[in-house]
Amino acid sequence: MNTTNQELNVWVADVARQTQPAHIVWCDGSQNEYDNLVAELLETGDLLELNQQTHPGCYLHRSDPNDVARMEHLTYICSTDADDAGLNNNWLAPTEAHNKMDDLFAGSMQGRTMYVVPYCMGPIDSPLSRCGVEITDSAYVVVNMRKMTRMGSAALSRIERDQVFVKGLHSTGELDPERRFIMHFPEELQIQSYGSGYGGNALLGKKCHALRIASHQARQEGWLAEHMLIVGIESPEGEKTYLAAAFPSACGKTNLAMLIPPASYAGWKVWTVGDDICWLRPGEDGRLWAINPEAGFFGVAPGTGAETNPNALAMLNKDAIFTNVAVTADNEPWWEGKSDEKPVKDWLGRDYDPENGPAAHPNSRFTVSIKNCPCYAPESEAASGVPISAIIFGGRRESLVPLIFQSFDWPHGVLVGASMASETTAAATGTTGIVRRDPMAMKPFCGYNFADYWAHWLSFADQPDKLPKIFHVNWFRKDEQGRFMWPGFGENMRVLEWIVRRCADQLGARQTPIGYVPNIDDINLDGLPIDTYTLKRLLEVVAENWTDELAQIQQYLEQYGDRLPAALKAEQQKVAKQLV
Ligand code: GTP
Ligand code: SPV
Ligand code: MN
Repeated sequence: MNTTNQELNVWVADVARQTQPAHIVWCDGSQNEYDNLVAELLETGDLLELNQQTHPGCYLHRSDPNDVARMEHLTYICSTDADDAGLNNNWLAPTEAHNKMDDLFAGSMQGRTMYVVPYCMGPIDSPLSRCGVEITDSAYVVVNMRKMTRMGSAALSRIERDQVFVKGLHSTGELDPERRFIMHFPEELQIQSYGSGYGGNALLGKKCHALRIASHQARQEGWLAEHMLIVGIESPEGEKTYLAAAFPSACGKTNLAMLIPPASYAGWKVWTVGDDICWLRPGEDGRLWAINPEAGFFGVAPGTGAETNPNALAMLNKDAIFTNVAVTADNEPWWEGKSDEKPVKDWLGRDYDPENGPAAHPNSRFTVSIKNCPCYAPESEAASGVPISAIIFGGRRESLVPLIFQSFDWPHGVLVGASMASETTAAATGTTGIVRRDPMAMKPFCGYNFADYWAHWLSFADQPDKLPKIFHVNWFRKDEQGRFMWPGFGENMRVLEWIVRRCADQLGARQTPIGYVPNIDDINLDGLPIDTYTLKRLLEVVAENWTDELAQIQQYLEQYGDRLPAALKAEQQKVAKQLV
């Protein structure tokens, strides 16, 4: 017996009987344990040492070449009733899914070590936090979980107090895509993942628990589990406004979360609370309070450079694990967009040859503790969370969608979120660059029927004065030559300022059929090589094009049939009518 929680003891024993590991290790989360695991991983070659002079504590992991991203077609929600999973999910009946997984897990840990990893999503003492235990046969997963979550003894103590935890079972298996599934059993608070070592498929605290399982629990308990970054924007007067923003995978959350304002924004500062996941709960004051359930970043490497994200570069100089990046002659990690240096080895460990494509995999990633971040907000550890003033939706749209607009009110904001679309990226396998609907950036992550999810969002409309204002941004508009029209990154501060000032009722706006857009003089262009003509284009709303978009949105929403909330349909019709 290793814990006073009998349910956990019994489950660990059951899993051991099924998977037949050679050893069982209960992880305490200590530095010593971490160091020993790293030493083992170096020995097996699962981790490679990077330059320890310039990058102390930094290691490289090269994954199996066919295991480099989330695989949405192998990810399932196994609710009793297929309609509870909805069109937005793959579904299997729980018994069928369990049978399939039982076959895969039978004997799968023979000769291997089985790690029992207790973790807490969110500050250990926060009532908003939730715990889980991941059982895995991958030491790489354990060292990543230690950076990404509050892992070990403190989490186990909380589990012993709360008596509730999510059960996550993971085995690396043969890494054969034909024998790979990521199954979620929301009603049982269970996750089973087989055959992949990749982040979102294997670090079960992240997307599997903190979004798919948590979104299901959140609906039952009156809160929200969202694919959002959280930032505090400090004004020169010292006031902090907290924003949460949902952009699809690889669409700029990590970058916005640690933005450095441009030179003309003296006195402004951006503080990072979280970069990927946000749990929101109404407080007694009627506002929405947010925690970041994670404790680290699993961030996209390519595009992270001194110009675009100096804060990220600074935090990657020590104690970071890199997955599928390239290396330089000095044995430093390298990826496209990092520097002008040339790599010598690509992500597969081959001699670098541009003929073979990018040196770093387009979805190569870094894992690092959030405490490494130079602008980490200390209040992120607060049990209460932080109060959110604005929710921002956004995606990659090369045309149509303006740089920024604000919804009329909460229900309209829910429509704006529900009708989001974005060009697909390398964060999931499949074709990239195709526009698809990705409501609230949750298409791959909502653990239940989207129609019920939108109804749940709408149900928050009771306290309209206290609720966050809802905005939509698009950093990715392109001109006729295919170049980005907006410089993005630190310059996005100019748009954040508008949002902060709108939240403080300091600015008017121009009303359009799709929402409020800034008056042209209200976006500060100081020090930017952008003229008002380009800004006008970035803010224009062309009714004819939006009429088509609204028709597509209607078609999309109607797929959800009778379950679609009437109020959401009404919002869509209202906008469509305003356009004619
Ligand atoms: P996930 O971790 O997959 O959820 O991604 P994310 O939403 O955190 O995206 P991230 O910030 O890692 O950015 C993904 C890619 O978009 C990187 O290559 C960035 O360099 C690029 N990017 C981020 N912000 C901007 C921006 O404002 N403009 C442009 N053009 N590119 C951006
Ligand atoms: C994403 O794909 O949105 C990520 C990386 O943040 S993963 O952990 O793989 O989901
Ligand atoms: Mn993400």
